[in-house]
Amino acid sequence: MTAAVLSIGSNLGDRAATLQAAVDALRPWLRAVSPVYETPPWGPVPQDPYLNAVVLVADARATPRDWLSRAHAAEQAAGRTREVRWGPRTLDVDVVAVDDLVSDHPELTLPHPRAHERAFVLVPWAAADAAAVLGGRPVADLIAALPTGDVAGVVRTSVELA
Ligand code: A4P
Ligand code: MG
Repeated sequence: MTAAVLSIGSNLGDRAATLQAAVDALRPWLRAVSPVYETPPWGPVPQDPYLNAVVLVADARATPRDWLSRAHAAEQAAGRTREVRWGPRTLDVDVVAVDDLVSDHPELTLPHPRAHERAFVLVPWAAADAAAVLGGRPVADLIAALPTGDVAGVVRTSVELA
C-alpha cells in the first residue's frame, strides 16, 4: 500500500473548475480532499493569488513514480500551461509525501523539499488530516512554527470540491 499526499494549486483561468478537474483525474485513488483556500503567490514571480487544496490518495500497487506520473497526468488533463518556473499556471500538482519515504532524487524528491515551509500546503493538509505528520513532525506543529502572516494569508473559501 502506498498513500500519497498531493498538493493542487491553480492561479490561471477558472481556478475552481481546474482543481475539480484535478480531483476528477485522481478519482480512482481518492481518499480525502481538503477545503479550498485562497493563498497569496509564493516565490519570486509576481502573479495572481492561487486556489490551493490537498488531496489524499492511496493505491495498494502504486510506486512513488506512479504518483508523480499521475500528478503529471492530472496536470495535462487540466490543460496545464506554464512557461516560467514558479510562475502562473492553470494547475500544479506536487507530490508532498508518499508514506514515510525519503528521497533526494531530483525527479522525485520526498518529502517535497519546500512543503514544510508552505502554509498553502500545510494548512489544507491539516484540515484534511488532523493527525498528519511530515518528516517526523506533526503538521500542526509545523504550522505553529510558521510566521503568523503566512498562516493568516491562507483563507478558506466556500469552493467545495466533490
Ligand atoms: N520534482 C521533484 N520532486 C517533486 C515532487 N515531490 N513533486 C520534479 C513534484 N515534482 C517533483 O516541477 C519541476 C520538476 O520537479 C519536475 O520535473 C519533477 O520531476 P514542475 O511542476 O514541472 O515545475 P514547477 O511547478 O514550475 O516547479 P516547482 O519547483 O514544482 O514549483 P513549485 O515549488 O511547485 O511552485 N504559490 C501559491 N500560493 N500556491 C501554489 O500552489 N505554486 C508554485 C509552484 C509557486 N507559487 C505558489 C504555488
Ligand atoms: Mg510543481
